[in-house]
Amino acid sequence: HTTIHRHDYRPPDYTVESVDLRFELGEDTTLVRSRLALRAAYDRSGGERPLVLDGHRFVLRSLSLDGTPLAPEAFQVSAETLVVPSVPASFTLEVETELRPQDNTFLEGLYRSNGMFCTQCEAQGFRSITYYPDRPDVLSIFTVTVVADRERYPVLLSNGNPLDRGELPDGRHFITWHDPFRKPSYLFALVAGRLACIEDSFTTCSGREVSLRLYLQEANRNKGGHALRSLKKAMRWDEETFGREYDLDCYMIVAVDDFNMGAMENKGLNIFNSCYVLATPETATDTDYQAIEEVIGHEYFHNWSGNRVTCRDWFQLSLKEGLTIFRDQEFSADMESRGVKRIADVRYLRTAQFAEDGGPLAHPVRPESYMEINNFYTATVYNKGGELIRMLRTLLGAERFRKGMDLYFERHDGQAVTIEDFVQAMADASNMDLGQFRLWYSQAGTPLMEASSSFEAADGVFTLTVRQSCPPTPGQPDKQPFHIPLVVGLLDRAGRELPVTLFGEPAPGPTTRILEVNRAEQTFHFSGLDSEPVPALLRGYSAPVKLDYPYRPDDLVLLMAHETDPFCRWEAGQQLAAQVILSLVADQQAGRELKPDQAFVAAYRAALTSGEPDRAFLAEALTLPSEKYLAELMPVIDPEAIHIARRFMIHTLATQLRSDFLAVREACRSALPYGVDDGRSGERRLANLCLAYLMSLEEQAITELCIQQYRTSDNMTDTMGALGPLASCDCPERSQVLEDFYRHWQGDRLVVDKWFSLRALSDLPGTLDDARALIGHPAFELANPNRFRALVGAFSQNQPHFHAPDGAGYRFLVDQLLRLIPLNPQVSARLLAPLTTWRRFEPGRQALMQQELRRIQALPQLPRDVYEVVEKSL
Ligand code: B3K
Ligand code: ZN
Repeated sequence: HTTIHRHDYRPPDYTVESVDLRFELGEDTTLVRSRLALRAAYDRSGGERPLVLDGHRFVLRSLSLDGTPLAPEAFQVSAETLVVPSVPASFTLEVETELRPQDNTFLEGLYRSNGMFCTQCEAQGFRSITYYPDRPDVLSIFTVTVVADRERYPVLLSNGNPLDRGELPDGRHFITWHDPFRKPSYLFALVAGRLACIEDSFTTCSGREVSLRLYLQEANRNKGGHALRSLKKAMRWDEETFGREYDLDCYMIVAVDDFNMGAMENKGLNIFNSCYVLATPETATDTDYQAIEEVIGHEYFHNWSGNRVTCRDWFQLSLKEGLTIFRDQEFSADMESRGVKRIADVRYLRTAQFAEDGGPLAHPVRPESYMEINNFYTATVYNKGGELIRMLRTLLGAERFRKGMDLYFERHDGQAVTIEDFVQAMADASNMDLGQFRLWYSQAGTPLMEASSSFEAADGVFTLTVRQSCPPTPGQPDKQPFHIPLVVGLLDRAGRELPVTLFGEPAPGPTTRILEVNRAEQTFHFSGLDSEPVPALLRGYSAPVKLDYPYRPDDLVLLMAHETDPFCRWEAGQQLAAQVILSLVADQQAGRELKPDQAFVAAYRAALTSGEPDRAFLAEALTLPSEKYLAELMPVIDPEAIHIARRFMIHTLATQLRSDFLAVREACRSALPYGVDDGRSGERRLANLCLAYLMSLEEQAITELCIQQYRTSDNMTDTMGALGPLASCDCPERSQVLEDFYRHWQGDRLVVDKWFSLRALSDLPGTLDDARALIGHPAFELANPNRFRALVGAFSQNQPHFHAPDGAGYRFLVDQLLRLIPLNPQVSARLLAPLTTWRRFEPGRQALMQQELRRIQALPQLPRDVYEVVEKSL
């Protein structure tokens, strides 16, 4: 397996002026005829260059150039390419290939899912359909004819607009689609099947009417409404926020059950994992509804940030993904509660992305090399990439940032460009020097900011000193200082916001301000202060860093109660909780008895009974830091001790605040029937959180309350709110209820996925045995990524069970991966991630985790995806 380096980029020798594809879809074989109009893009006076096209996993049936079949000696076929050594400056190449989509378990290229044909071409799936320069900087005009049996496949779709349709002999029919926008092959899509369609329409800001069509299985016809409504919201939002209008006459979304990731932004024809489309109140939780809105938005926003302006090469992936993540985060923030959304995004970044940065696969937002590009669709490229865009907006200010976006789209519409092009547009629009900022794209690792302060009472000056450093990552031992926007505020002891006046500036300054940190160490002086303030640091989580400031517990309590920025207010509570839990972890490790921390219980009670009107925020604030985040904070992770300490905290709070939890839960419950947009999702979340705490008491009366909620619930949010705690409850009712749930929902794939996950995530001692048994359950499907993730993926997130000291959890994961690798290398490689962090554990677990990685390494003919992850992590 070879490594591809960013510095080896060369523009393509041949470009494709236009491409005509004809698919004859069959039950046994599928024929693809491709006609490419090719043109040399280099200066031929310096000598002729061969035509090299990518292609594999199909049978080549015929090949002709300008209408004449190519003689066998006029071309060479290797495992991955077709080479024609001598070609004219401009010519037509016709290629016929034969595929078997029904055998394609990789779910990449053209494959079958549930009786329908569909495609997934990003990043390099198109090359398993036909020979092509399968790289994002070759843009072409596609015309696609799909031929299939009329009965079985009444719906035939591809990108763009329908051009022609008709009947053919033998019960077949065809449709021809034409996409007027130049696009790279990774945005090509095709769908054929017996599908229901729900329709709507959207009138763009310039008055054009766009037809919106959502295709799904007939049985799911009633489950697409939310996705369609979300699409319309996203279209309006992008017009209002970024001035971006949709450009084709129709926008199509297709839901498929077998899908490697979440969804795909193919031009005019998005293909979605059905879990990000289908929802009814009975089958989807509030969180599912939000996730659908977000992913629908994400793929829609790609139409500009990704499709109209695309990537020059795959090293630039964050150009579209980081930018689009930022756009979908802002969309969701505008649709929901901004503070709560920010907190959720930070939570994800600090677990998933920080873990990447701290492990053997750490890479910069713009990687320098890869073996398999599919391994780089990571939290670093996506979510840290999104944070970089957010920092740019903070540094430039909203107005100049928008000017930069406009300039970027105007300059590069229709082009395949680089991250450098994007940053340059931002620099040009703002007249700012972003030279140092660019390091965020090239240096990996999570920067550490260590802050300290002092107060000079005599002259009323508060001094903040900030030191930044960044730990070494693979291939990058030393780092230069980053350009970091540090947004700060100051509070007095009564919790009032103070003006933030930099020494020497006229008073009073604003109550929040952006400090630009760009050296290894820097000092800021704030004047005009009567007494020592409490600093609110990194408001809005203004940079993806670890911040270390020696807050005293009472500072944190003050921030929890009074800080104006939701992130900082929440973070204060998280820090306090983390301090307490980590000291319990130390007690547990030293064999000392665990004792409740009464000061923490008091602070928690104050929050619980505060009457905070944003119930979703309150639920966030009352949720203890996750086991994964606590693990991030430890030099050597002890999953067992973390689990025990955190459970002890939960039990302590439930015991001491039993009546408060009951009262808050009661106050949050409503007698009204559930409504998707009823504005009560925060209440439901808080009520279910209270129930989860109470269930830790293992009291019969509470268990009955929980079962009562399960029985009477009219929506999946409350059903799961009851089932989650029940799944971890060692009570006789548990198995009955889980059985009942399965029986009731066995016909609904997505709900059955939830059922598998519930069991795999249980706290109970027998969870691993249960997971093993579930592998043999008739509903378990190895080849369906959602199902595999629901059971095996969820289990690997179950910290105490996955990290069982005897290695049985690791062994279970690898046993299952050994079966999945030949079927689906891409999904397998992703699910390996939990094992790659072995260096973070004590020697015993390190050895066991490495041993399991070696079992995979020993497989003959390891696919590239898996090979890269295993080799880099061992
Ligand atoms: N661009 C796709 C991801 C493709 C992943 C290929 N392994 C979905 C998205 O980010 O919108
Ligand atoms: Zn994306």
